[in-house]
Amino acid sequence: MTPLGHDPQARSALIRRTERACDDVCALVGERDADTVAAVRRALAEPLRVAVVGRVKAGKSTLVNALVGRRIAPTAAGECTRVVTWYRYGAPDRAELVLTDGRRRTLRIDGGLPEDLGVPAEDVDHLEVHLQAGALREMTVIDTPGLATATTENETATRRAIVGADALTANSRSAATQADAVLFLVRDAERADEVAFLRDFLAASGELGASAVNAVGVLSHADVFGSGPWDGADPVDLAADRARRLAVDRAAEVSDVRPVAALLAETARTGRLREADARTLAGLAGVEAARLRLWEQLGPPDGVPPATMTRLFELLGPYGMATGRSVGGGAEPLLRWLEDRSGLAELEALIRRRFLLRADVLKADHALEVLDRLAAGLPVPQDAAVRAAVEEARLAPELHPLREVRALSLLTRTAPDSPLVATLTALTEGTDDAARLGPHPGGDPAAYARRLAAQAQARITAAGGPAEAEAARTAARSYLLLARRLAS
Ligand SMILES: Nc1nc2c(ncn2[C@@H]2O[C@H](COP(=O)(O)OP(=O)(O)OP(=O)(O)O)[C@@H](O)[C@H]2O)c(=O)[nH]1
Ligand SMILES: [Mg+2]
Repeated sequence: MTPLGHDPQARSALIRRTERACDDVCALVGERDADTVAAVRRALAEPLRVAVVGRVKAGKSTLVNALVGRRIAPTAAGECTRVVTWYRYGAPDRAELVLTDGRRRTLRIDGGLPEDLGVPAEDVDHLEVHLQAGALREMTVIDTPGLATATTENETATRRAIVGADALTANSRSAATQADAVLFLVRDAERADEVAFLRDFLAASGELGASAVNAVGVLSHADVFGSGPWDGADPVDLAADRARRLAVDRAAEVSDVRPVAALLAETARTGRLREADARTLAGLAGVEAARLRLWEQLGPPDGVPPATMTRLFELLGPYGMATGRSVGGGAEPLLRWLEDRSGLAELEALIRRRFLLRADVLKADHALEVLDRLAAGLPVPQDAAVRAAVEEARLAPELHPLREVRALSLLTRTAPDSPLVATLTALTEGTDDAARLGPHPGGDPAAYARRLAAQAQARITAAGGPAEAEAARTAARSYLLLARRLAS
């Protein structure tokens, strides 16, 4: 059976068709715009760009460290990340500051990035860090300064990186630096400005952006959720409940919400926890909770130096101290416990399903959106010629997966109970044609695909609304294309 979607050949057909659209457009525009198009084309061959955004101290850099598996990004209790930082796969490990005037400056990585960059943040466009970290082979991670920060230029920098310098106006030359997808961190109750920011991002990030296809929500600081770790219900469990409700409430903006305790994930994944830490922690199992919680006022428990208490709290946070001390058995089970409670593996699985398996679709859609936006800034009749080239690409069978993903997202937003949600989910998430087709009664799979196409076709007229009609129309075409491939 011919694999599709995630098969390298089918994958490159989508990318190749999009590259062709870039070439078509390049031939139609002047030199300056040609540079933008060239950057867009280059990005198609690179890993998916995933930006981590959210308010100051939401835990963005801590999450980046956990995802990358290195304690590279500085994290702090005060406002910390000053410049947009790209983490790319590459050897040797190195960091380069890209200044707003285009100059580049090498930075030393000593264990981690320095907190002081040596130049004012406003002179920095972004920082590029190359690391040999497995996760970066598949995605470039972009850490951003917090939103609604004390310093407004940080917020401007974040918006520039995520939505493009003039994202909400036409013709964004710097749009080539945009992210393809976003992890949106929220602490506790979301705030109006966070939602507004997310909408900006979605509005600016293409037709896909009208939906939740390229955004996943993270309810951060799950370990200190609710009334905290010292009494009452387990905060991580409470955060999981809240995340489920947020996912339903915010279905229009994000495709799902996961609770994550990034601090626990960072400690579990970056090799900072030593056997001695686990031993000391286990030794605290019998200490009264109040004594641990108020150790700074009451003094550390007997025999434990203050520096050790500080270190343990830094590594584990209050939840790791209060609950992790009962785990016992040394560093290994403690690390497993931290990993499990952090929720990072579930977030990674979601990133894989929603972003990485669809990486080409997200990249292609993003590229076409940048080309469309470029067209909007061109004079007549050049603009129409560019638009026509883009439209021609969108209608090509190779780019049909874009339409599937968009139809699915529109449907989940407007008619989440429609049976077509399952149909389109299988079509967009299936790793090969067999999975896309679903279980079938045997016999000729191509004939079965044609039957499903006819059924979907019949649904168009019976649809409960425009989203369902578009979903049925899209599925019908998906099955026809599938039948054609299976027959050949
Ligand atoms: N308890 C707990 N603390 C966390 C968690 N994630 C981050 N922190 C702590 O929160 C503080 C802020 O974390 P950062 O990762 O620097 O947050 P940020 O969003 O990058 O902050 P800015 O760069 O300033 O916008 C640090 O002291 C982290 O150790 C978490 O899941 N649980
Ligand atoms: Mg940060």
